[in-house]
Amino acid sequence: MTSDPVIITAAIVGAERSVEQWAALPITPEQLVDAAVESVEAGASIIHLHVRDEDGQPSQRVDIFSKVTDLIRQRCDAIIQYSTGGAVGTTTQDRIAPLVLAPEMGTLSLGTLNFGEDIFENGHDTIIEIAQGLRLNNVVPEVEIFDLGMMETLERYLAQELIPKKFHVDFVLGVPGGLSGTIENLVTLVGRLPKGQSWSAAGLGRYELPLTLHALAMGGHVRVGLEDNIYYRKGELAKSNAQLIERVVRIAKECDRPIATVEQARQMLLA
Ligand code: KMH
Ligand code: ZN
Repeated sequence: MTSDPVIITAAIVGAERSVEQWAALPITPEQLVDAAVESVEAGASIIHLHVRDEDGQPSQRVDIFSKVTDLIRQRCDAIIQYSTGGAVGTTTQDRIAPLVLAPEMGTLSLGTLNFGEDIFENGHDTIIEIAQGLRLNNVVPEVEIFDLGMMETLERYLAQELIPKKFHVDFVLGVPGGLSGTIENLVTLVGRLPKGQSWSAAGLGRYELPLTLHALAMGGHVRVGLEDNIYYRKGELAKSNAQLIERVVRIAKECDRPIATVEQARQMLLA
């Protein structure tokens, strides 16, 4: 097993859940900033960022991304990764809008999939538009793979030079409509990556903990957080993002995987 440092990404809040479902979700800019800082203090080096508007609704507004980014930067160093996925139904234009702020990283989902009862639309034109937005603003993509077909799209687009050469891959497994978070699926996906390609695993819901274990053992990186999973264990809601990250840190240390500092993560993914 590798003893390379593990990069922990904190997905502190997504677009799908509401405070009615779990009051600990960070929603306001101040709550998002506190959650980001606590996550970094716990061991995360990347903050995967979605924001909400004044009504608590998912938003891709540039002013809110700007405010939250500035406030995080005032309090800690972290790689800030903007979501270009937004919420299901967000227009491509809105999804790309915050990239003008030139975050260090931004997501790039490589295909359309059923997303629970909704459809997360990422047709060819959308992917190309988002990839261009990332390229224009010098943002390193985190390619989000939800399904095996998206892996094939990655291979095809790389061959056609449709996406930048430097990118990180995140396997987001467990969306109802995408691939589930089994070790067999992770092994298959990782086996198809170009040699030396950096990757992380994000397991949704009950897949978060097992995928963390598998990714650590396989030499990958890990994403956890309340966007992906609001439970600490079955029947017990997570108190905070930091609580989920602290568990990854404890397990990683037991496995002789040191926790990557922000600077090490930059060297590994962005240099
Ligand atoms: N909210 C999902 C529909 C991303 O951040 O890039 C898409 C998502 C992916 O969360
Ligand atoms: Zn997201």
